[in-house]
Amino acid sequence: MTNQPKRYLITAALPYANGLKHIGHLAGAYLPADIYVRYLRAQKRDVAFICGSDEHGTAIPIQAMKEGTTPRAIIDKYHELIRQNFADLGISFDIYHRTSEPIHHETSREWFTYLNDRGELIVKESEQYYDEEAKTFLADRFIVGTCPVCGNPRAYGDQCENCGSSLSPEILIDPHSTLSGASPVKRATKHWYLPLDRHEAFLREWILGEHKNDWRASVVGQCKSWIDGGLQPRAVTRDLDWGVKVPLADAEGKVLYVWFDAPIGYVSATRQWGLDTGKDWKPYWYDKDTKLVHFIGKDNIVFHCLIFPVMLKLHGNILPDNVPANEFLNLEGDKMSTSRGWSIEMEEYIDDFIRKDNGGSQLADSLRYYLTTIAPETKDADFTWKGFQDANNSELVAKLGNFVNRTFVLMHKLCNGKVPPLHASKLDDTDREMIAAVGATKKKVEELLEAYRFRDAQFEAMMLSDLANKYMQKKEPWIVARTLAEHPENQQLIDNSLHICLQVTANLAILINPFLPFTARKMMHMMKVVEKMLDWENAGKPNLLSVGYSLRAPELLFRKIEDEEVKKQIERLQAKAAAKLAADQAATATPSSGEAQTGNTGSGKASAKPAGTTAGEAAPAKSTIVYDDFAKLDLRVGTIINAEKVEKADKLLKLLVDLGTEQRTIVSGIAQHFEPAGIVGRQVVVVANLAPRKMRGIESNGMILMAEDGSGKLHFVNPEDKIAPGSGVS
Ligand code: B3M
Ligand code: ZN
Repeated sequence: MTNQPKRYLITAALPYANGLKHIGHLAGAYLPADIYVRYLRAQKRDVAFICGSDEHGTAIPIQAMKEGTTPRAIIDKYHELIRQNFADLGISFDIYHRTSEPIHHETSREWFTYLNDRGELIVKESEQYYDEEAKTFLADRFIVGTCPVCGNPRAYGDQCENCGSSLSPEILIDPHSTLSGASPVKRATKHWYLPLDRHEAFLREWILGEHKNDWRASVVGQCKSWIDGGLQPRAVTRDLDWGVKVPLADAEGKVLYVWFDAPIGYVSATRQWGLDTGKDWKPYWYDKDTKLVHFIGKDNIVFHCLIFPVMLKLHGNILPDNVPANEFLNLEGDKMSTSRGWSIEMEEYIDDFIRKDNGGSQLADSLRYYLTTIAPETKDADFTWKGFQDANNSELVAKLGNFVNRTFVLMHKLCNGKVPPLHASKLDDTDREMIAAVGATKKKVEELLEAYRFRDAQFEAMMLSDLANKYMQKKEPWIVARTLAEHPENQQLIDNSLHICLQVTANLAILINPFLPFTARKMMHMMKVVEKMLDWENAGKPNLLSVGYSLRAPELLFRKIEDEEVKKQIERLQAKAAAKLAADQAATATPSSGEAQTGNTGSGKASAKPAGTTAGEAAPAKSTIVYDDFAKLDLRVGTIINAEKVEKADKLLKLLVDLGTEQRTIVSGIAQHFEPAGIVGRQVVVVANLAPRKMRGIESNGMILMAEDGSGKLHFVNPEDKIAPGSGVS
């Protein structure tokens, strides 16, 4: 699309509402989309910015099992958390919808029926894994096994989270059911497929022809390899009871595959937005004069560039004009992963830097800024806490913040707190160059934003503050002020330089607004101007602030990030990853039980959650048991009489526990919480009838009960007063 479209429809991938989302997600889709949308709005273009929770797929019921609750409770909890996280970071969706809403189910069923009635879907019977104990087919994540690519023993039926490979249940080694632990058997079942192979010519022409040059090379490249690899029919239904029911009589127990209904979520959200605002939503999806752009991470390319476009074409909708997919964001040199604990959740950042930092929305901008300076637009990027600190301190604080602050301080000191007049006869080349730089910057930023080059666009906007600092340094109005007694006419030079610095400040507010919206608003407050001033058409103008207008006192735009804070974050990250690893190791040591009984500490359930994100939250409730279940446990008080580290296992301690009538060896995963010497003599509660188990070659005979607090720290559970070892607990 070369001419300016009539309207824009901007989508950002719908996050699964199965857990918190990290800053890699933010950098991948939501932040670039928000920058683009804020720019379009400033250009007064007609735009709808659509997002929401993806609440279907096996990931949701699986998370519910892990947290011991219902799928409904999971989506309600995470939808709200994620929605709020985005709002706190200034991501300005026009709607943040949910795929569990009736309007979405209705829209998705309409699409399925439309395609099916026109013969665009095919039905095939195939053999799929079935769990005879749980009496159900096992979709995607309900099957785990060993990844044939990297050997990860906990790969899912659709994907390995360790190496990122796309898998299918058939190629997993030693597959088993996450429901019962049983080895599944093959059974015949019927499913509906979208025959992508029928649309190869269309996809080839559209992507490799029409969009060869205006889409990112990495996106075109990935599409090409899929197309060249031979397109296959893709199943659009699943045997599952969580999702949008297939609207056919002979499809009992089947739902639409999550990747069929999720992109339709963009459409249903737009419908809802139309209802909420009274706008006609239809042209956004049907009128050729709409520019549709999908912002996503690279793992979603095939769905947004091949499968959904085929659905759009068949359903009579417009196609995306661009899909500027980002590469991945690493963290301190390693792949970001919530499941490995190597991640910074948006929630964690907000909690530490925004909520606890008194109205610290400036630190939302600090994160936005750094993530954009390292935006993974053409290759994977690396987030480091040191890099974050440097970007904040030596760019935001030292350049932009410093320039604006000096301008305001000097204007109050040397120009009575008012915008000074401009004396045309006294302008020199330095002044004229500074004024010209504003217009030139606007043009560059605009071109880069239109081309989805957000990193370079922000760089150019920030360059203007760099130039402005140099300009002020050259003009030195504070030095000129010393000559006033002898040369009162020099006030005109002071006026000129501060007049120009103030107009540059107003322009900077417009130019940084898409990237740093909180800062732009803070600057507006200081300049006492209204939101309208931020209209893009005002950028480049040298007279945004009227002569004689009195401005507020300066406020600091940014605060420094101290070394201590960086150190704390790195330590917390390492501790979180270590806790996850310990929980995982313990969980793999008991492969037959799907639940998180982790080794011999009894603390695994709680530490399997991302520590720190759930501080202060109680461990999830488990289902009700009868008294007989409880009575099976032989709980006894014991006294630790010896404790030593287990070689080559930094989590484990080998304990000798006195149970009155006998002494037991118990291996316990508490080494990171207690020094061996410090716990000798402590009383503990022991599960005395737990089947013996070997850990690191040592036979462990029992388990010690531990309580875990919100920060992941372990505490012994013991009687209030010392009592005889061997006493029963009931
Ligand atoms: N929920 C996958 C993801 O979050 C998926 C995106 C849907 S976009 C329609 O990566
Ligand atoms: Zn793998």
